Amino acid sequence: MTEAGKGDAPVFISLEEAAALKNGTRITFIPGVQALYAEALKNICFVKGIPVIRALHPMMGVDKETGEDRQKRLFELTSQSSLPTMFYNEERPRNVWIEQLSLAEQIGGMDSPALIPADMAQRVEMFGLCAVVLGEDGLVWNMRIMNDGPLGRKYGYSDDASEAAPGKVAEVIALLDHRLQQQAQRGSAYLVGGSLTAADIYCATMSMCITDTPPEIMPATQQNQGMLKFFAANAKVPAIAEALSGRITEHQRYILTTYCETPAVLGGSPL
Ligand SMILES: N[C@@H](CCC(=O)N[C@@H](CS)C(=O)NCC(=O)O)C(=O)O
Repeated sequence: MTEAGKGDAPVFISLEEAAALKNGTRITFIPGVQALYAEALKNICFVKGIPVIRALHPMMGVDKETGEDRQKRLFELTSQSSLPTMFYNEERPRNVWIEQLSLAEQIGGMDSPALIPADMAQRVEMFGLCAVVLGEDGLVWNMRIMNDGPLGRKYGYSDDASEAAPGKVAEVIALLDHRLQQQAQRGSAYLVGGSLTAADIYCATMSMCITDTPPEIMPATQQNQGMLKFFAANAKVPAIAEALSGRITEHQRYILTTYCETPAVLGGSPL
């Protein structure tokens, strides 16, 4: 892989073009930014061997020239505004991770690993782990409301919720840590069963919001410097630091470097 993806800068088409295409998998991103739900879906598609056409996700806020909501068209197309949205052929757009994962599992390469276990008991474990990391009131949700800002406000920021958030993040971390410990005792490096599942990819990707991730995995860009610093600072929040074990970061690094594209290819302006 080239240094920080500099040699092969990814191409982004417009949202309008992505919506108009009748074939292929189109996913929205913000160039240069590792928005974690988009990053995780990109990693899922990479493991499933799905070629992805990148499209530009419109930013929150109002266009200074026209005064229009920048996400108006996105809302017309998808009835929501969160990142990423995923278009596949002429099917309805998918905006939530659980639907995006199911689609990726269906359209992935024949030889790609199954990321949703066939065994129903394991499936319960896999989706349960994903839900406490990606779902409402989960790890990422609470990480966002640790700070006041437009994104935090969208996810229910209040002084009380914000105060409780690090404890909830730590609870999920401790749960993942305990799980990894139990799995290691059974001889598995994975969160569920004896092989890779979506839970590994989601947890490894989303946990970057509470770790200082090296540039060999997550390169710095002009657009993501602040975010990298914010994520690294989260690792030092006392409740989180206490819960974070070497096992979480070891699992993160193992999964990302073994199965996903590293350094992550973000576009934007690499530093
Ligand atoms: N809809 C997504 C959530 C993705 C998400 O929370 N994205 C954030 C950025 S990481 C976002 O776009 N928030 C702004 C918004 O919802 O408009 C899911 O549940 O899978």
